Amino acid sequence: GKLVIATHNAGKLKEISALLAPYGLDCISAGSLGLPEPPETGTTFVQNALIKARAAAEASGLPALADDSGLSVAALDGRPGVYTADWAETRHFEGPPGRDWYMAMGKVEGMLQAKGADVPRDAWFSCVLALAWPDGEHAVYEGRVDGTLTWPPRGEMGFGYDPVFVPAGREQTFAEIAPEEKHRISHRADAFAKLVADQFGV
Ligand code: ITT
Repeated sequence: GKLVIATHNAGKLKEISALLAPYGLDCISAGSLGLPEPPETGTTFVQNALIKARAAAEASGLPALADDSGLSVAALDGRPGVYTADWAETRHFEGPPGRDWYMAMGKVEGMLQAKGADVPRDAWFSCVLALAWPDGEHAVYEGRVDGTLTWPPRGEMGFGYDPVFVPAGREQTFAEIAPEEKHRISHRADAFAKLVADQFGV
């Protein structure tokens, strides 16, 4: 069947398409349908993922999948968290890390360094996937990956904060790890495994 991917973030769209590839769905991006971006007025990943999925399902008349995600830093009491995208100058980053994302990553690093030289560098990515159907039914799945922040940024793959995030037990950043490997261990992969088990029974 058809599924609208309710994101305007090219990096996410690429990852969600790859993760959904085995399930034979006809994926349509919100951008290609010209769907508007609803304001993300929620204060949790779950609320914002549902806002985006419901808006896309209502506007398109098709089932829709949305992803709300972000980076949380332990020493910053979990910030930026749901406000991760807002901390960047540019929300829709494509391709290798550019100046705007470098500045956003630097903002997080600057706040961390302001806590002192030996501050713990623990961080985690969260991902909430929300499915919504035109009849109002919905489901949410939460994923997480723990790691540490490194500086300066390293690697050209992935998107967003990948160049500064080293997943637990690794030495490379997410931007230095091949996409297939990131898709095995990421917050998005964790949420996807739960979605697939629930929706496709595998
Ligand atoms: P949509 O709402 O259109 O999906 P967005 O970029 O605004 O796109 P969010 O509000 O969920 O999405 O913001 C999540 C931000 O968290 C995203 O812009 C990235 O900066 C970061 N992020 C999420 N997943 C990430 C990942 O796998 N790698 C690196 N950064 C990630």
